[in-house]
Amino acid sequence: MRTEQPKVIHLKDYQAPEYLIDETHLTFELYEDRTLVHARLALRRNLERDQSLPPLVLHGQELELLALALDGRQLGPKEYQLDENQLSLQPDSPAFSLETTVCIHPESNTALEGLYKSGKMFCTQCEAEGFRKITYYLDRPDVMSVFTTTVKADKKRYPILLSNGNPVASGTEGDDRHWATWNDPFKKPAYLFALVAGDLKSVEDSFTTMNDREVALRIYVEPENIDKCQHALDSLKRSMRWDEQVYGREYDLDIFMIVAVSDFNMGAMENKGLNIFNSGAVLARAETATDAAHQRVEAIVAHEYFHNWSGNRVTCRDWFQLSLKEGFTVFRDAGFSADMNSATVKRIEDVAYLRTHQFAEDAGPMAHPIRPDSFIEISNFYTLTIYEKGSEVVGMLRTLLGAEGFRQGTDLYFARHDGQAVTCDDFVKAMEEANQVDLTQFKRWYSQAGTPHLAVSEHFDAGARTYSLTFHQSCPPTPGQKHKEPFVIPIALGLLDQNGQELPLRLQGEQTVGSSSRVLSVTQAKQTFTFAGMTHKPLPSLLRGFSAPVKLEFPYERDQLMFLMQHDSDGFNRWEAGQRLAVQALHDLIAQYHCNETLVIDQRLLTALRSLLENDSLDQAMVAEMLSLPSEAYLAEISETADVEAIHVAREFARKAIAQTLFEPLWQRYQANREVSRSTPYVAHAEHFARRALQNIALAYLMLSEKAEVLAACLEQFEQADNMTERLTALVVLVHSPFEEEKATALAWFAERFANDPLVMDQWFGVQAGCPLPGGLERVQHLMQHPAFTIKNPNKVRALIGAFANQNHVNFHRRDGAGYRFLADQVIMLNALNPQIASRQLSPLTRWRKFDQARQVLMKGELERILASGELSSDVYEVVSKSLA
Ligand code: 0A1
Ligand code: ZN
Repeated sequence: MRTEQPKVIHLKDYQAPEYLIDETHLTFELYEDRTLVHARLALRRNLERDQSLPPLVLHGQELELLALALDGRQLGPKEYQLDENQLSLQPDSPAFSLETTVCIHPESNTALEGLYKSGKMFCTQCEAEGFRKITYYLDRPDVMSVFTTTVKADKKRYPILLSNGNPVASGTEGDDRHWATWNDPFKKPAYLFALVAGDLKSVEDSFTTMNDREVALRIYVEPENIDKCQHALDSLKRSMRWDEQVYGREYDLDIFMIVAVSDFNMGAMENKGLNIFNSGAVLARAETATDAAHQRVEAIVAHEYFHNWSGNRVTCRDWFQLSLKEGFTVFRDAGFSADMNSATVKRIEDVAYLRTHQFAEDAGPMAHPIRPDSFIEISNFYTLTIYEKGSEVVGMLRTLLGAEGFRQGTDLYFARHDGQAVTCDDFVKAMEEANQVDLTQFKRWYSQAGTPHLAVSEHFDAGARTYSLTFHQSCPPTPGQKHKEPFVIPIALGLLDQNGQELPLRLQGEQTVGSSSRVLSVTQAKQTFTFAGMTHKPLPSLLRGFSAPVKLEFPYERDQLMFLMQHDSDGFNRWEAGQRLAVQALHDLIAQYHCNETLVIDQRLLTALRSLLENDSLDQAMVAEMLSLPSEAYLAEISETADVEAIHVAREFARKAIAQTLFEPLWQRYQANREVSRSTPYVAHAEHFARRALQNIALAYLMLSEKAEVLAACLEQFEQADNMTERLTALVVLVHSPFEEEKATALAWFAERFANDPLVMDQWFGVQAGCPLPGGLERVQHLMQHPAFTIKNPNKVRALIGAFANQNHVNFHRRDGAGYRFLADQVIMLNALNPQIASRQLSPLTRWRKFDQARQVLMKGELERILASGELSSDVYEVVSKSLA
């Protein structure tokens, strides 16, 4: 908790460390009421600084110092200084050893940072600055050390004792206790340290690397979850092979372990050789996890595994460089998921997510560049901007350099910086040198925040047979950055003729005709590109594959969008055309609502969707994506001022119109797919995901008809499905329906059937929290009393409070402000228990500028109430104060 004015930390103040730590020897003595941590550090002066011997200042928080020795000599109280956050002492030689013993209390650590208990097991979370809650240390990523760790604990309670690296020795101590020693030969920063002790079971396998080295693979879980590990294990093996094939990266230790824990602040953590996962990001089997959950597990397993190179072997110099490892690793995991599943569908999902949530962050009070200039609390910077926009920036480099040039860049980066802690500039430099290009202007993506706006206009000159596209780029001001310089924006595009054929592209002045899809590099505030040899005015397909994270505006007419939906060879842009058409149709409805007119939907949207549904040759996953209307959150994001009610009414009206008009083809598709589901055992594979996706979106529409035969089908699916994807969809649509009796029965049955599976109960909470029917807040308040709910578990907080505030717009934004008051109360409570979770839950309130005057006053009022509520963690303080600034 904060006791003094929080300090702002600036990138420009970075200084290399005064001392380095070559070796770190740790011994943990785990007990039920305390843990003792003995540390022996081999330190030395960092000669890159100079020859002087300044004081050694170690980080440390919430530690009770029991012993301190310098080169084997115990230090007296006058020989060191202790304050709340550090331990300082004066070394008398340039190389020395320091021994400390501290007492800590994992058993009462509710912040889930440092060493803590999740259920009956001990585990750690050290990124970003949690290691200082374990022992006194130079807890910064540019201090890399070889760790040897011994864990001692009660034999019965904690038969499994794990840490990073390879196991080296183990034994018993007296009758009840035992120990194990692990050594990690790779130098690493303290944030990658991990320890686990518990009564765990494991599934095992092995992997033979490209150089024929045998690696043992193990996933450790609490015994009741042992049947939910296979999907993660398979995903791990696929990730290991993929990273060899696509990036040439081989695994380096003899063993790779994953441990599932129930209480975890984030998705998972890439600790060297010992990844620790939120159980929700690793456990999956057909009966309990949806298709989306299976794909999420596959993606997160891959993400953490890929960090072994992009993050661990090559790490960050300081936390301002976070996107160096996160943006790059998200880009790598997205490439993997695209290769394992449908690449177009993966891209559509990622872009929809980015545009809804990251664009909102970029337009709000917490907006920051992917390499921030300053922060108060680094935990607040594990953001969509660092991760998702960071990945887009890496993706733009690949688009500009081509697949081969990009790979040469990553090879050079890994070879040059293996074992080092480096910067985003080092990454870009490797790309520049491997490709002999100058990326100076491109680097503005690292330093400027905000989503660029790109307005495109066209001009066709029939006489000259030219077609010109003019790009105007601009970027709105963000906190601390009024004026922006032009970005380098890669625009992948194609031009279509009247038959939907791609035209060969040749820019004026070019000799040879290029291919039909190419990348233009927009670098100026206003820039025109002229294509030659155009006998007719073409239709442009712009920003293919979403080649840059920008808001692109082009005056498409609705007929043109329908044409693109059918003919564009770029799958992403076929979807994008459909979304644009839907947004226009929804905007009509919103305007009609505002004028109190009868709502009338543009028939063209319905016609376009009908032809998709009636075309059996299309990829079913694409059809499902194209049938999904833009979300309320996205519609809010693209509005100047979001009118919560109008958006909800318009979208629901459109959904009902689709359901009514397209009832027949939806019903046919639904029945055909459900029939296949009934007769095919569950498989977690792209084709099957596609079939269920279309089946389930069809069911959601069909239920809006309130017809008896649809209700019967929905109940059949709920009761008979052999997998959670079908069962949960049936539950969601029932919960959203007016069939009160069936709804209540289904909810009760589900809760009883899955009472012992916390991850399934999270889904049960989430379904109800997201229900837009009136009374949502009261339902959530009631559910907080449910025995399966606890505010101490982050997954439960996200499932109930998070789902309500982020996904249930009509209820959260109630006019009387009760939704806001509720969220503020929870944040105040969480602030004392778990600051990271508290601060994350705040984000819907930070968006107050998006809403009407009356709501702005209410939302701000709650932020002010939080600020005045007493002693705030630096996490919550930073978000609240920046939101009110
Ligand atoms: N590096 C992890 C994410 C992570 C970050 C912080 C955490 O605790 C505050 C936990 C995990 C990843 O990118 O997967
Ligand atoms: Zn990561």
